[in-house]
Amino acid sequence: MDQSATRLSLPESPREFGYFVDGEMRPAGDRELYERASPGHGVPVTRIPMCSAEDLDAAVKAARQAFDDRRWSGLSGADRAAVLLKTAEGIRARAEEIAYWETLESGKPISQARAEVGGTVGMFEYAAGQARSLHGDSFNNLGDGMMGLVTREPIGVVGVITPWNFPFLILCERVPYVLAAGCTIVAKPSEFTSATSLILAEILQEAGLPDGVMNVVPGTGPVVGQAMAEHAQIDMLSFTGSTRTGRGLLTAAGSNFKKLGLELGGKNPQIVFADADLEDAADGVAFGIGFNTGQCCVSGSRLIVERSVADSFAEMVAEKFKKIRVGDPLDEAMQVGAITTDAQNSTIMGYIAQGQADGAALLYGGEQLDFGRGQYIAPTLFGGVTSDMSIAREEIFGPVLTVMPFDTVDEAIAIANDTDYGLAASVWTKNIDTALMVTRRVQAGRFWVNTTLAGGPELPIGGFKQSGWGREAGKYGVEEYTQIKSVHIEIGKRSPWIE
Ligand code: TXE
Repeated sequence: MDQSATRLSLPESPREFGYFVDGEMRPAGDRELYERASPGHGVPVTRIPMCSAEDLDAAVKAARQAFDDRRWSGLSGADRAAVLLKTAEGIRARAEEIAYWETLESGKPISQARAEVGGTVGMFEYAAGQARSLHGDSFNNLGDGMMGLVTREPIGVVGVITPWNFPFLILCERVPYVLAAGCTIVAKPSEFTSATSLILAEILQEAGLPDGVMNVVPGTGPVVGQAMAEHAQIDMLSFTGSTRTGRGLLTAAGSNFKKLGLELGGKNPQIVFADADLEDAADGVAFGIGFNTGQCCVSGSRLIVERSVADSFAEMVAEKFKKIRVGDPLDEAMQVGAITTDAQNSTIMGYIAQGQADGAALLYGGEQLDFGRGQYIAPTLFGGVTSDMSIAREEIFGPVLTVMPFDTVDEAIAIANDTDYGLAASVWTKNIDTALMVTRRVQAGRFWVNTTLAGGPELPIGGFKQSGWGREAGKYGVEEYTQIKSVHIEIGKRSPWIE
């Protein structure tokens, strides 16, 4: 196949963006512009204003006003659903544009970016249904003189802080659900990948979302992110990023006891039993760590495999690694693109060096791939790993897989749980008893049996242990952005306190 025919071109000059507050895209003005270079090509692709704490304050004021005057929360679920459905149409119409800028800023392959953007359409459609079906509870068993209601009310102004690994997808795993609940939003994308968040704000506006309900304030974590965490007029903060930054937010959010939703790091096990379909398992394991260059909070980065097949299975995985098509993200044939940030590239290479220094055996990869420009790392496999090594314990957030053997089901579960994290896990086996036992006992918010990285709008996401608090997506994701009110209603004549 002539692959040049399916390679998109780079933009002739960087695209300039503003910031989005109170229903309008405001020009960057004299704000500092961050010039983002495509990690796959090393050339500038976007210019994004780095907003100040004052800009954030203006956005929070707009969101506060929009929430307090009930222009959104006061609408019926049906009216909110109509806007969400129109947004889904708007995303469909601009899908190619969103995927293109996502690829340029993040380094992910265009085919993957298209699939992610396509998936977000369903999130808005699903959340539209949730807007209509969101409801509380009633108690008709309190005696003839009393009735009880439990109502759900939107929590208020929600801050959404997102990372650079899935800029559009992660935003859309939150925004439609927050809107379905009736809340208003101030979003801060990662400074490296702001373009598609700003495009989403435009689409929402065109879909009829009232002014002030969605605001996007690009900027750095220490300036805009920190100000969001501390802001007394933000009622809830949904943060996706590193466990270290998430820990810092616990203190900052104390200013007004804002509710925190946290989706943090992971060190996710892939447990493979000898009775599994090993061909499927090897493909799944390679996908689980290769996808998005392992820069996923749910990447399956620890392979825990039954000893009788450990060596042969590691070879099967290495064979799969060899065949992964890594390269130019604008080439439609590529499955894996560039490492998103310079800092992340150094972090991953640092862990690879540390693994070797600690005595682990490099079975495959381990090197930077040279395509003349951009930053790429080969899928990497380590054997001879012990549980005390940093490559076995810390989130690398790159295409680096460690292999550890086990002998019994109990031992597999113990190794899987030997981590501070608890975001996701997979088990590969054809034995239903083994599958269920492992599913029940491994501590993880998301679990996959004979598959990995499956997802969609129906099922919630979030972590156990130090992987976070709360859940996003599904009906649970909408409920997270509500608070509950208990209502007692007296029926008939009151039995008097004063005779
Ligand atoms: O994350 P940060 P970084 C992990 C991964 C990676 C490491 C570092 O291991 O190597 O984190 O990545 C904003 N107050 N994950 O440094 O800093 C920041 O601007 C408020 C896991 O990029 O956590 C960005 O918008 N916000 C992960 C967001 O937080 C602050 C996804 C995430 O950045 C802030 C990404 C502050 N003080 C990285 N400082 C996952 N679980 O998916 C920064 N931010």
